[in-house]
Amino acid sequence: MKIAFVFICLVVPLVTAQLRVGFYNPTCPQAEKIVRDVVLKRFRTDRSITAALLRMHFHDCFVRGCDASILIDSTKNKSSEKDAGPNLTVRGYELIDEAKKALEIACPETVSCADIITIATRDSVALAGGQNYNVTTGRRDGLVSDPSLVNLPGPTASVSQALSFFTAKKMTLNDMVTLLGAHTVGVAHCSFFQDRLSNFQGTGRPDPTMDPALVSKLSTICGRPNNPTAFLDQNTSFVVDNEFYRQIRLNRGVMQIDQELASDKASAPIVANFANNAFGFQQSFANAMVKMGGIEVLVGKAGEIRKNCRVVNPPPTQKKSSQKRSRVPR
Ligand code: HEM
Ligand SMILES: *[C@@H]1O[C@H](CO)[C@@H](O)[C@H](O)[C@H]1NC(C)=O
Ligand SMILES: *[C@@H]1O[C@H](CO)[C@@H](O)[C@H](O)[C@H]1NC(C)=O
Ligand SMILES: *[C@@H]1O[C@H](CO)[C@@H](O)[C@H](O)[C@H]1NC(C)=O
Ligand SMILES: CC(=O)N[C@H]1CO[C@H](CO)[C@@H](O)[C@@H]1O
Repeated sequence: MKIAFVFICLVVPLVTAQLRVGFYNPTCPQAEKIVRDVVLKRFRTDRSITAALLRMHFHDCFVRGCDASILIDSTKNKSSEKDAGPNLTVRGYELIDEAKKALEIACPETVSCADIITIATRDSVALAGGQNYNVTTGRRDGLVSDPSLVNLPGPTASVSQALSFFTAKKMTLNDMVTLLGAHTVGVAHCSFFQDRLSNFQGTGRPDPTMDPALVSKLSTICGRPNNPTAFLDQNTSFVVDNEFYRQIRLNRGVMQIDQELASDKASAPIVANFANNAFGFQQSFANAMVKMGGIEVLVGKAGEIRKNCRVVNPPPTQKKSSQKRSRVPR
């Protein structure tokens, strides 16, 4: 009896402490619908939200795992991931806040911010023409957000350099090429590809691997003031589809890393396959997103469920009378 009791106490938490589809069904059955409604409302007026959420999810998962560390605001005393160079132009934070607010009313302190990012990204992908894949949930929110931990590949990385960032997260070349298909939506600022337009690697000429028609189009866009943006997929810029791969095979990749996917010996066959297999891409993309969503997650009793996605919860040991004041961001 005693042994059985100990056994259950030790084993049950281990068994339950993992991501699964429908994690909130017993505790907050309407959780996924609440998130979906917020995403749908936004998508109706702003289709660029798909790109924003995809990039947010990627940056979250690649820094300390998918733990919503990217959402923490920096304060006067403490800078957070948002202050790191590569945070750049991650956007969509207010959508996560809106979903969190609705969830705290429906099911207080139950749904993690990390899961909100995951669910919202899936919904925005589905709305933009991608698969409505099942996401696993049960992530917990991290307690740390440190700009010095942000280490992401840059747009001029080679395929093998970029790959080292992915293998460090147990992701394969196939996963990387698939996930870079996210560049089928969204934009890049001219500062990330301007060098390709006129003075590529100091040659005084444009990057020979860029279609001259695209060089001229992007030169016009980037000739305008204030570091403007250009679509990453020149054809179906708001649609989650395999068009990105077709475009880079036509030398119409905007960023260097994107274009290199089409020519690098290791990635080119994967690119060719996706370019010719729309359904295969959708299937692989959904699987790779679920895999990315599992990187170094906190589960079980690790971390916490943040009440406000921008702030780590105040310490629970504080007296009730001081609780209000302790909510001030640290
Ligand atoms: C080698 C890996 C990657 C590199 C070097 C890279 C680099 C970049 C850069 C430099 C931008 C432009 C940002 C800006 O100008 O604001 C960008 C945009 C974007 N990236 Fe990536 N990225 C990579 C992988 C990924 C992955 C894995 C995803 C998602 C699964 C992703 C999704 C996006 C999206 C959707 C945008 C457009 C954002 C928007 O419109 O706001 N990227 N990426
Ligand atoms: C998603 O999950 C639901 C419920 O668990 C299941 O009925 C459905 O077949 C799943 N869909 C896919 C595409 O796996
Ligand atoms: C744009 O995309 C559509 C749909 O994938 C395709 O049929 C068409 O050929 C593409 N056009 C160009 C110029 O690439
Ligand atoms: C910031 O640090 C100062 C000095 O260490 C402290 O007095 C103040 O309360 C801190 N502010 C916040 C918001 O934590
Ligand atoms: C959205 C956001 O917080 N962006 C920050 C990214 O980091 C720079 C500094 O490198 C800040 O100025 C931005 O506010």
